[in-house]
Amino acid sequence: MNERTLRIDIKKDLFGANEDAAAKNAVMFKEHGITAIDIMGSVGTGKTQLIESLCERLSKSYPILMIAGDLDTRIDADRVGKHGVDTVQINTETACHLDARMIQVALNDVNLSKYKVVFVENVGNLICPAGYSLGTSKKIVVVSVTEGPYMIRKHPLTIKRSDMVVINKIDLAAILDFDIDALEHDIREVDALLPVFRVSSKTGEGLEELIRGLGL
Ligand SMILES: Nc1nc2c(ncn2[C@@H]2O[C@H](COP(=O)(O)OP(=O)(O)OP(=O)(O)O)[C@@H](O)[C@H]2O)c(=O)[nH]1
Ligand SMILES: [Mg+2]
Repeated sequence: MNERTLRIDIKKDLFGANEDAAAKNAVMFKEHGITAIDIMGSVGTGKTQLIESLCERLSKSYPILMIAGDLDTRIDADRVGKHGVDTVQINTETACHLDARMIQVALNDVNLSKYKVVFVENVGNLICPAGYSLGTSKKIVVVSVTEGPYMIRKHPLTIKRSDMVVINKIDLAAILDFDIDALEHDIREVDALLPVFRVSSKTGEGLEELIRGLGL
């Protein structure tokens, strides 16, 4: 009798397959000379507003594609599309994050040679998106002063897996009596060297520095 027992490490298989797809995406973006940026962050932290404000400032210099990840609707893609930018919406239905394979499928019918910048808005939450590489050049996380003071300490893994933190809505800090220095201190406790930018996607404050930080 031939008896075999297989132990399948679902996590390893799942993440391994995603890493393979992400590596292919990275090659594809590189071959086209594209800077691709995965933008993570909680619901309502200002990811779409940030992309809109960046597109306003960058779309004359760079042809931009935006990939919007959301459970349902194409509200965010339409908001960004109003700035004359091409968009692809991915509706994940039940999935709380994008993965590299979804990006491949989204780009199936896209002529990537038309673009120099790809902004990916990930599904809004501060947990799942950090676990999945998409093959982008950078993975950045947007936090904001409206999320309360503890979001960094409660989500250190997302910070560890990010290449940059954007603290958004600084225009509201005074009115909310929010201590941005304390928030930045929490970020430094997780990663002392991580680039941190303070911006208001609404007023535009800090966006030029952020654009330089993104290498654009
Ligand atoms: N005052 C102020 N409001 C902002 C700023 N950035 C975003 N907002 C507002 O915050 C709300 C949420 O912004 P969105 O850009 O939709 O947030 P999001 O992260 O894309 O949200 P989801 O896609 O639902 O996860 C909107 O009403 C924005 O106008 C900012 O810098 N300052
Ligand atoms: Mg959004």
